[in-house]
Amino acid sequence: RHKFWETQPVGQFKDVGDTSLPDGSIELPTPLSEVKQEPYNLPSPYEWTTCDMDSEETCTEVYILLKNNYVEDDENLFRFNYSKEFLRWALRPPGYYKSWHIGVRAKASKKLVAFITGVPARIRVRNEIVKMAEINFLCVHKKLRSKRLAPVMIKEVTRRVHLENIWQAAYTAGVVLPTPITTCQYWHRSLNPKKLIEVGFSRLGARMTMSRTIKLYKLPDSPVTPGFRKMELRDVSAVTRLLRNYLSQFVVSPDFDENDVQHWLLPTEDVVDSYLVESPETHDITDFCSFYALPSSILGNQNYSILKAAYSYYNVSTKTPLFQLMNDALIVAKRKDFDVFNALNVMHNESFLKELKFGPGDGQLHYYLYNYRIRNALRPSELGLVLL
Ligand code: MYA
Ligand code: JJ1
Repeated sequence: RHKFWETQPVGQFKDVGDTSLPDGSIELPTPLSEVKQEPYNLPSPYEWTTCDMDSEETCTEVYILLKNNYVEDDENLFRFNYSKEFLRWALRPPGYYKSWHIGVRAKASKKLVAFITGVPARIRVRNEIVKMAEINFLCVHKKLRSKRLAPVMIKEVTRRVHLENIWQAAYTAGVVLPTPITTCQYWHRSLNPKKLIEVGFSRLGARMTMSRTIKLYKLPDSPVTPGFRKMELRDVSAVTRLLRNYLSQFVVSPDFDENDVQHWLLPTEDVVDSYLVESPETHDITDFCSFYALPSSILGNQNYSILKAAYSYYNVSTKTPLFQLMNDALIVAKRKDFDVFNALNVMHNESFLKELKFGPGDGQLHYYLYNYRIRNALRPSELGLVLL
């Protein structure tokens, strides 16, 4: 069934339910001298390239490849359109390796035709902190599909990760592979219902008119929580403490230090946005919410070409009820002209989704670990990790 994945150190379907296998690493690290020193062979028309995301020109090539060939919904109405600024942010976190930003070019034209990336992360699984690569942006040009290029790319990124003495990875996909640690549901909260309906992202509900629908999703003009404000550089240490404490309750989560928080959560215009609640009395930072901006191209609509989507990222409530905090997040996202606010049913998100008028989407997201077995699949609420 899975000619490639059957050969890899991942949980196999045949082992589901086998209680004799231990949690943790599936295979042991080998000495670095035993890691293959040369790149894997590509079919002869193609060559490897390391993509320098500092270069405006290379970043544009990557952007265009993904804009035209990356993930679509099941009806091919929308395609993710990660911005260049977003790609630079996602691919250059603290300690990143340029060698993990891997492209494939056609030798003849030098055109970029495929891509895969890794970035380093410390991921905590139960009590163990594991150095991992987060693998993302695997993409093969539409004209080169089903030629078994993806397995070669996955093996090559694996080799380059091993060369840095890292032996585990985390990744997500919309497809089922051997074997998910959990499967999450996408939920969507309409901010601009008229446009969403017009472009086929959502439908007018039964017994609903357009004007009733617009009224249903109306939001106040500004946040309601006293002390709610944008996160600033001076907040990094307080946010790190709040977030570390919160994430410690989940089975799998990132192990963020202050550098990570500064990179991943300090607001970057049109990329990631974070807000917090500072107690007007004590000036304590008690609550936090964040979302990232990931637009999608609308394929073949006369009137609109871009769907502006905000994606829930990390949220922590200790004083403000989570639903009120997220309601304020919806209000600021609406003010920033997002059309829809998306969230997965991870962490405590289930507690506010229905109440805040999110509806389940038609997409699922499967989470995976490479070379790390978790015998029993997790519930989405046990997962404290959001990948971009
Ligand atoms: S998920 C986003 C993936 N990208 C897209 O969906 C964009 C649109 N699609 C494409 O560009 C292509 O269809 C892709 C496959 C490139 C996805 N993850 O070359 P093929 C297996 C893993 O003939 P193509 C993301 O970025 C498939 O089961 N494997 O197929 C995270 C089959 O293997 P097997 C996948 O359609 C990526 C083989 O590939 C995926 O031309 C994490 C077929 O290859 C997928 N999303 O190209 C990667 N889709 O026969 C793993 C298909 O066994 C990282 N396949 O079933 C693992 C950790 C590595 C680091 C380890 C460090 C220690
Ligand atoms: O966005 C998604 N679905 C939308 C659009 C569906 C269009 C037809 N297929 C959706 N809309 C309904 C919204 C509605 C709003 C009012 C309340 C009720 C709900 O369901 C889906 C997620 O649901 N997205 C995708 O399918 C994109 C791919 C998802 C897998 C991503 C893999 C990423 C890999 C990253 O490494």
